[in-house]
Parts: sequence; C-alpha cells; structure tokens
Amino acid sequence: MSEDGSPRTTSDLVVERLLDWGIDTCFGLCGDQINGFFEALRTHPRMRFVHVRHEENAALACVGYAKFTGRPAVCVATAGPGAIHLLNGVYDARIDGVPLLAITGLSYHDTVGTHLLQDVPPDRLFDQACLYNERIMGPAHAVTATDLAVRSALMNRTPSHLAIPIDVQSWTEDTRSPKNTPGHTSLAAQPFTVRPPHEQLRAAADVLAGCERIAICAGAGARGAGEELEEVAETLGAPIVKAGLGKDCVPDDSPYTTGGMGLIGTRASHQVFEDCDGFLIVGSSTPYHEFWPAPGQARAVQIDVNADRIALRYPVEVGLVGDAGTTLRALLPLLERKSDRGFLERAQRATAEWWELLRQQGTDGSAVPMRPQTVTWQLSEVLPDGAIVTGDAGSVTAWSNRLRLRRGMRYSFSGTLCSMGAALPYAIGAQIAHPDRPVIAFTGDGSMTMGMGELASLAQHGLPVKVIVLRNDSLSLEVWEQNALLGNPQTACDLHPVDFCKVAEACGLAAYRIDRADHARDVLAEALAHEGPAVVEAVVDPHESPFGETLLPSHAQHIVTAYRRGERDRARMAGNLLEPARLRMSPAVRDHQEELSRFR
Ligand SMILES: Cc1ncc(C[n+]2csc(CCOP(=O)(O)OP(=O)(O)O)c2C)c(N)n1
Ligand SMILES: [Mg+2]
Repeated sequence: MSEDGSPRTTSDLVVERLLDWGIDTCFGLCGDQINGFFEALRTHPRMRFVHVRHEENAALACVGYAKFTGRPAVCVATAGPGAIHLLNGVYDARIDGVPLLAITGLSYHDTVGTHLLQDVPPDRLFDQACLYNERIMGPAHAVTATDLAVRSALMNRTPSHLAIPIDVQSWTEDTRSPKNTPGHTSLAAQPFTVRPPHEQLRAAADVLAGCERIAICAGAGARGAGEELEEVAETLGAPIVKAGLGKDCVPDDSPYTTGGMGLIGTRASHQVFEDCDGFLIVGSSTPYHEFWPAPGQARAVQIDVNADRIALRYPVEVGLVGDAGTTLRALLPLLERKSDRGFLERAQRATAEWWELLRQQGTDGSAVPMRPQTVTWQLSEVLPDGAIVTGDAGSVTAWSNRLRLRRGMRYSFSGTLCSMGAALPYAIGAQIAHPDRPVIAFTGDGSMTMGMGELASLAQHGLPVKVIVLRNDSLSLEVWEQNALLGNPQTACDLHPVDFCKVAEACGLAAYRIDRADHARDVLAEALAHEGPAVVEAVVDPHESPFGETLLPSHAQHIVTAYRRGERDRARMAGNLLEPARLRMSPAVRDHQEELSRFR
C-alpha cells in the first residue's frame, strides 16, 4: 500500500526501488504507452523528472550525467517512436561504457505483436545496446527486474533496459509464482577494484625498464587516475598523450602532457608516438590507433579494466587487467626512475611550440571570418575554475579537444559513437548533476540544428548552461573528410544559414554573437558571466582546416586529388593549409606544398 492507502502499481514499485538504489534523476518525454509510468513519476517527486524535447537527448543527458558523476540516471520514453529515438543515446552509453537505465512503454500485455499502434518490440530493438534487457510482466516482477537492471548497469558500466506494457504499468495485482519468493533480491552491489597479480606487474615493470623513450597513451579509463599517471610520467620521463575521451584525465597545463592525439590532437603528440620505443597504454582503446606507434616499433604494456580490450589495438607484451589508479599505484614502486629526461624535455618543447602556434592562430585579429582557433584560445583564457565542457562531433571536436583545460576542469563528448548533437544534452545532464558548476556546451551549427529544441529545455528548467555554437554554415568536418580520406570534392555539406541568436531569444535565452576576433574574449567572458542560460554564436571560417598540422601523408595526397578533381573551395582551403606557421609543423603538407600551391 502507498501512503494514501492506494495499492502500489508496477510503476510505483519500480520508481521506489530506483530511489532505494539512490537513483533519483530521470530525463524523458511522455506518451500514451508510458503514461502509467508517468503517473508514478508524478506521485514520487523525490525522483527528479527533467522533461526534454527529444528522447535521444534524454538518453544522451543520462550519458552526460553518468560521465560527470559515475552514477546512472534514468531515461524514459513511450513505445515505438519514443524508444527508437532513445536508442542512439543508449548506444552512446554502451559504446563509451557508462551506466544508465532506459525505461520504455510497450503494447498491452495481450496485444504485443498484433500490429497495434506503435507496436515495435523495444526489447529486441535494445538487444545489442543493453546487457540487461527485459520486459516487466507485473508488479510481482517489478522489484526483482529493477534490482537486476540497476546492478548490471552499475557493475558492468553498461545501459540496462526495462520495457513495461502499458496496462502492466498500472497493475496493482498479479499472481506471484512459487519461485518468486518475496524479497529474494537486495540492494547489495559491492563496488570492486580490479588489481593485476604481482608477477604481471613485475613483468610490466621489466618491459618498461628495457625502454629508453616511453610514451603513455591515456584514455577514458584513466579518468580519475590523474595523480598516479603524472607520478608514473615523472618516474619514467614519459610524456602523456591523451586520447579524445581521456582529455580531462590530466589537465592541459600539466608538464607531462602533449595534449590530444590523432587528427584532432597536437603535433607534439604525433612526434612522441613517432619517436618512442616503449608504450604504456592506460585505459584506451581509441579507434584512431593508426596514429599510435607502428606495431613492432615499441615494447608495450597495457592497463585496462576490460580484459577483452588487452592487445586489441597494439601487440602488447604485458596486459594488466585492472583499474587505472589501482594498477598504476601498484606498479609505481616497481618502476625505476629514468635518469635521461631528454625524451620528456623534447616533448615539452614541442608542446610549447604547439601552444604558441595555437596562440598565434587564436589571436589573429585580422582574419575575416574569424578563425575557429580564436574561440578555442579565448575560451581557454576565460573558462571559470571548475568548468565542465562538453564537445561535439565535427571540426568542433578538434577545436574543443584543443581547449587548454586547467586542473579541476572536466570534459567529455560522444567519443566512440561520435554522435552529432551530444554536447547540449550532455551539458543538460552535467548541469543537473552539478548545479553549481559552470557548464559549457561547445557545438557546431550542424549539431545545433539537430538538437535546437533543447535550448527550450534550458529555459524550462532554468539550467544556466552556456552553448557556444561555431557557425560556419557547413558540415565542415565532412568537407575535410571527403577531401582527405577519399580524395573526393565536397558534396552535401552546405547548411542554410540559421541565426542562432534569434533562435536562442525565441527560446527565452540570452544571445551573444561574435563575428570579430578582437571581440571574442570580451563577449565570451560576458556570456559566461551571465546568470542564466545563453547561446554564443561564433561566426567562423568554414575553410579553416581542423587538422592541418596533424594530417598523415595519405591525407595530404587525397587532398591534392580532391583539389585536382575540382573541389569548389580549394583556393581558400589550399591557402589555409599553406599558412607558413602551419607548414613548419606539418611534414605531410610540406611534402605536397608545390602541388597545393597551384590551387591557391
Ligand atoms: C548523428 C550523426 N550524423 C552524422 C555524422 C557524421 N558527421 C560527423 S561530423 C559532421 C558535421 C558536423 O557539422 P557541424 O556540427 O556544423 O560541425 P563542423 O564540422 O562544421 O564544425 C557529420 C555530418 C555523425 N557523426 N553523427
Ligand atoms: Mg558547421
């Protein structure tokens, strides 16, 4: 019985059990096939419900929430289209390894599969995305299924899914089977740490002792292990290169890091990987391993909490299955301090040169339109302490990856699914979890137009998120990818111009526009100081290459081919690639300088 004497429904039991687990935040959108569950949300205000405008964003908000807290939230959607919308965000959680709980509606218990309205089986739809994925068959099943769903999400860091038929959502009675002993599950879910055995730690230390120039690659699994990483880097004289999802594992002003890797990373990181003879991978299975040392180039050790990720992308000699912090702490006493600091010092000089290039590009006041680096550089200058920044898919991934985050700042993006439109819902999840921290979504105009509805959610919930939109009227990353990966001239990348300031104002948000580099810093500072939610539209050059300095030789060759084949914007783009400061840093572009010059 509930407090008012009415019997508890299946939905009441699920919500109450979630609250017992400490899960108290739910993002979603209602609908006739889930409204029985919404009644339980209405009557349990302790479960904070955050109404969003699109179910995908409910799931992505859960991912943002989990990435910045380590804790799961719930996303809820109606059957059929609601569940289908949810799926992209649920996959994002699965692929980046974070917990969430998805709850969807389902047709009546006795009409499933009879072609009624929205009769799409959500459990089959979610089958690949969720490790625990069940239908709740009645109130007697609710608590057990919820316990298993939550425990699976927490222990495996995966999404779980529960589908509840519309009538079952409101049922208060059903027949309990003899096997279903009341109270046979509990809230026990012991957090565990995984630590590799001593012999393997010894073997790893021996491998690293035999190397002279060790590179560390730190990914999502290294988040939270920054101190240990820096200590290992100091001991081994080893620079830390950060995979995209590891951006906030050590701050960008740490003396040990060369910043990001791959096309979106820094030239300094490329040099480290090119020159190393030892390789320590910590919590990374980045899909961009072609930028890692060549197989056979370096003797390697890998730390990963997932045993099946060991030797997935590099032929390591020793795999240490364990949590990054625990394993690094156990490894440290076995490591010999490298007396030769030359490799680290060279990396530090290359990193300083890199930041100097970014400073020059970012303070280039004469460029019209403004360069995207201006936003990156000036935003880094004015970011408040403790800021949480969310990035997006696009050339904006590179610009946000190159932000200079200080100690205590956090960052993430849809790293491995790389879904467009994740920055804003991630920011919603982050701001709900951390109401007192500055939260900034750094997005592109393509992503923004996909998810504009959530600007209204910011206003609706009074979430003071600052949304910075790089407006280039283009899906500009795709232009560079069509050119550099395939040798094709761009196609289907133009975006009809949208005035995001007007959109923001129409949604009830403050709006700022930056179209001059020399105003960027002041406008950004003013927007960040605004009390409520705000959009900053930064009008930037679509022809700026997000990876001029980091191209591989094959990319430069493809670019030349695309230009030969008539790339529409080749004059502007070639001119940009051939910028003298950039040329100095990019061997791939230098090798094609003569051919590129013909198109300028
Ligand atoms: C949902 C989704 N659709 C398509 C893509 C492929 N894609 C990656 S980046 C990108 C362009 C993003 O454009 P915009 O947001 O304007 O950012 P820009 O590259 O211009 O900075 C596209 C189409 C994707 N990653 N995700
Ligand atoms: Mg764009």
